[in-house]
Amino acid sequence: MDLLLVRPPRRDPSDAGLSVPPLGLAYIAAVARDLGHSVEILDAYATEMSWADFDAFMRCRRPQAVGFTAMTPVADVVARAVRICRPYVGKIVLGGPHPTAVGESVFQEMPGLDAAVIGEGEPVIGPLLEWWQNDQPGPPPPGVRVPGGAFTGATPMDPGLIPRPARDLLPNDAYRYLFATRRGFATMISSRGCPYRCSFCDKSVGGSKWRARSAKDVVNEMAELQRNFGVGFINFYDDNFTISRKRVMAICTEIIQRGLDIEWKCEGRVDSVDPEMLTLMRRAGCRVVAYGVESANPETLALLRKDVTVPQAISAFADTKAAGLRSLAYMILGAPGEDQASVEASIRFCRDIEADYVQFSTLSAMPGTPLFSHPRNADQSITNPLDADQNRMTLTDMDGEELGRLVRSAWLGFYLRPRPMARLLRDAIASGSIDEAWRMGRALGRWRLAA
Ligand code: B12
Repeated sequence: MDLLLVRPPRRDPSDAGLSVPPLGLAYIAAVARDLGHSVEILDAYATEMSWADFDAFMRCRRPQAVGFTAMTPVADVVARAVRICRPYVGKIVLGGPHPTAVGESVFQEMPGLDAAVIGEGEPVIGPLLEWWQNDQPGPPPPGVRVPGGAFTGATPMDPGLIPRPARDLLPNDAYRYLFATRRGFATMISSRGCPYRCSFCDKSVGGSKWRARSAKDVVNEMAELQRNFGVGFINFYDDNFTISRKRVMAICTEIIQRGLDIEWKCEGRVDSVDPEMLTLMRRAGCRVVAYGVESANPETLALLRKDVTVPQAISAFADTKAAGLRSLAYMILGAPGEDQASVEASIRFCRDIEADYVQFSTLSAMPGTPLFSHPRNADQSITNPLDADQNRMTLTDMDGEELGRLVRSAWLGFYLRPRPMARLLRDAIASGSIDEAWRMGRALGRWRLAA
């Protein structure tokens, strides 16, 4: 079958969202291609295609099947793309966290869809395309939801057996990461699933069972990225890269033994790092560890069900610095129960622990998360300069305008200082992310003027 996998254009051309590869689509493409289908990926977001050009492209291209991916904050953008494509294509399927979390109601949101894939798509895409090719005999295959039809879930594949993402189909030169330290950027997933219970996290796709690839296989992929795609910096997007100390040590040892000269970033929990591990990570090329600190207020940490403490955050940041690594703190400001003073305490905390980078956000209740049923007090969207393209409701007891002002002043106060600015500029030059730095700078500048 002729399958076109699509990430739609930006909602608004000035959107400063991160331009990182749509790895989910690349995984689906690899599996479908291995099964003999003809597959193409259109990343209209990264290539900054306009909506008019997207329309013209689809009108001319007319594939047999189109597959979209959606997170909830961009579901309306995907719905627009589905409407545009509908007259020109045979079948349309949507996968990703949004359809997985909302289920059947996705067909009301996007009436143009023929099917939705629920959960991980690798074991599902082949049977779905075959079902379509054979004119839909019997019920849909496991993992496929059709409007009004019965549904059975599919069993996820062992992550060690999934083929490499089809990165050769992606516009690799269009991807950048603001905090990268070298040229040539790629993302990787070395494990899936997470056993923790954070109330703001949507685990509908990956599930609670942590499933990891072997250290050898992970390092093989890193080496392939360097050799075949000229990658110098890898961002690991695992939910929790540091969950198994043994595996992190094995990955680092493997990198060091092979003499692989590549830099990388990963996400960790403040309760699962220690000085010895961080030091080995640094020796193995790690430059940045990002932690979900979320808040300096114990009540908020309890609401978020982080199962970490403020002292653990303090010691993880100190150990990270001592190991020669940079730290990134993800923060959530203004959660229910917080007021101006508690927000300011969290902002101050990031300075106190000497985080090298910070991303301040507000709390959104996504479908698929325990917080989704929490009563909403402010139906408003508060953006930040790195995630401008979103349409999500903020959960807070605070006045939305006031919280928005605090979020903006947190970003301005943190980044508009000589050291963070100099570092960002240096890294942007080293990694070729000048455009990203410029977009973020412009967003900060606009806020500054408006303040
Ligand atoms: C990388 C990432 C990002 C990147 C963007 C990624 C991209 N290129 O689009 C950035 C950093 C920009 C980002 C931002 C945000 N993100 Co994010 N992000 C992730 C992360 C960590 C990894 C995504 C990934 O590559 N996964 C690996 C691939 C293999 O999985 P996948 O994409 O889900 O794809 C699989 C299936 O979904 C399915 N599938 C997906 N698409 C398709 C298509 C077809 C046709 C088929 C058949 C199957 C299929 O098959 C794939 C293979 O198994 C996930 C968490 C996670 N572990 O997935 C969160 C996650 C996707 N993000 C999330 C959120 C909430 C956000 C933010 C709102 C957070 C914020 N601070 O503001 C913003 C919103 C940005 C926006 N523009 O609106 C939520 C989404 C929840 C939801 N219901 O939508 C997640 C799930 C985190 C979580 N656990 O809660 N994010």
